[in-house]
Amino acid sequence: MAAREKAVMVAVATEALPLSQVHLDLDELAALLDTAGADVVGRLVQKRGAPDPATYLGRGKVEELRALVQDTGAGLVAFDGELTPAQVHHLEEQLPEGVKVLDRAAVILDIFALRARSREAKLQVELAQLEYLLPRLTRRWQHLSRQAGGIGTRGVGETQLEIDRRVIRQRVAVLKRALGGVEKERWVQRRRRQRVPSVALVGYTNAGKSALFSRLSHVETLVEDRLFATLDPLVRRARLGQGLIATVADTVGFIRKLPHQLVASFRATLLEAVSADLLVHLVDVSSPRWREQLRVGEEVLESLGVDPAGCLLVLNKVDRLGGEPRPNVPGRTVLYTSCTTGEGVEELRGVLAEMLIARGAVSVVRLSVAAGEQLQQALACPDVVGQSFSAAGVELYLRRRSRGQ
Ligand SMILES: Nc1nc2c(ncn2[C@@H]2O[C@H](COP(=O)(O)OP(=O)(O)OP(=O)(O)O)[C@@H](O)[C@H]2O)c(=O)[nH]1
Ligand SMILES: [Mg+2]
Repeated sequence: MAAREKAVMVAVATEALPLSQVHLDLDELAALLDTAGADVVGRLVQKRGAPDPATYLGRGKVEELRALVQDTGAGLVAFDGELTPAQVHHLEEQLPEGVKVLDRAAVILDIFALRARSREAKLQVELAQLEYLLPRLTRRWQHLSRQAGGIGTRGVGETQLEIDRRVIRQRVAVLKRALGGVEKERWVQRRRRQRVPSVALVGYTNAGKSALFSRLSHVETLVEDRLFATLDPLVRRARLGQGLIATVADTVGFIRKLPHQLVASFRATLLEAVSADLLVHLVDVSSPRWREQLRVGEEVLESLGVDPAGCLLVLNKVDRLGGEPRPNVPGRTVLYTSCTTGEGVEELRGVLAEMLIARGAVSVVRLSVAAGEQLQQALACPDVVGQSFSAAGVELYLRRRSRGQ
């Protein structure tokens, strides 16, 4: 395994972004850096009206950063905002030789690159990285050629720039085509699965989606106290309340300020996930920022054309609340779960089944108990995905016939 890098984190506090908020943001950046393989050895925050257009920090602060980098031996400086290519360039010039300057988006892209396992996830991440690089490459080169100045250098720089851009654009086109093929394959698979009711788990990274997925489907998946443990959506069958069988999908987590290139290239994956009959929006209620994480999740859902109000809201990790009262979300029905103790999971199975039935995700057939032998035959039918018995008779839940099949 590669040696861990040392990182210094930097942020600017403004009137709109108070110091207390900045430190919570930096805690999250620290978790991201930890996941990416770096140990945080220092943090530096400057209060100013707005980031400096040339160097993000003011001149004196850049000096302080340089000293901090030297004292700690850090090889990388991570800014919690978005850096322009020019800012990266100026900062790199003013910091000790070889020190990397990254912004939050670059750190997230790096983690996605580390985590990608399937062919599809790898293609999606590479596409996002190239799209992130393309404008930076352009402006950086323009900047360099302007600095070198004048006749002779300009032509060379531009030629190299054109070549680089063309190579990247060609690769982007290849990736988009390859991803198109993967999407088609998935579409075919989805059509095959479609007749079983489907549930997808969505929510902020680290909310506990994979933990809940394992609980529901009784399989071990990668559950980790790491950000973005899951990149590829996993789909498994699970038994819900009333014996109803459904597919459950575990998905990639959301995060504040997710680089838009990533959202764009993971769009197909996310769209597939959110086309489920029912979405469970899972939130880590033990996080001091859970309300913000809930909001970020709802924003991402809206950007995918989903009405967040139609999702089942589940507040997870209630075991961590201790004696604190369980919070409400105004205007919403919420369920409380703990994937550690299992609390609330059975109730969730029941609610999921009720909601799927209410939404028409299965066809319902009612038989009187007297049906006897017929009932035996009916239960053996492969289209039956669940049943519920009562004094009045039995309800059978059948796979819904999808259009065109
Ligand atoms: N105390 C407690 N910890 C939990 C609970 N559910 C999950 N965790 C822990 O929270 C961490 C994150 O869980 P995951 O299931 O990997 O979270 P995720 O939402 O899949 O995260 P990404 O894949 O990164 O989006 C792990 O360390 C879990 O063990 C819970 O109910 N209580
Ligand atoms: Mg996960």
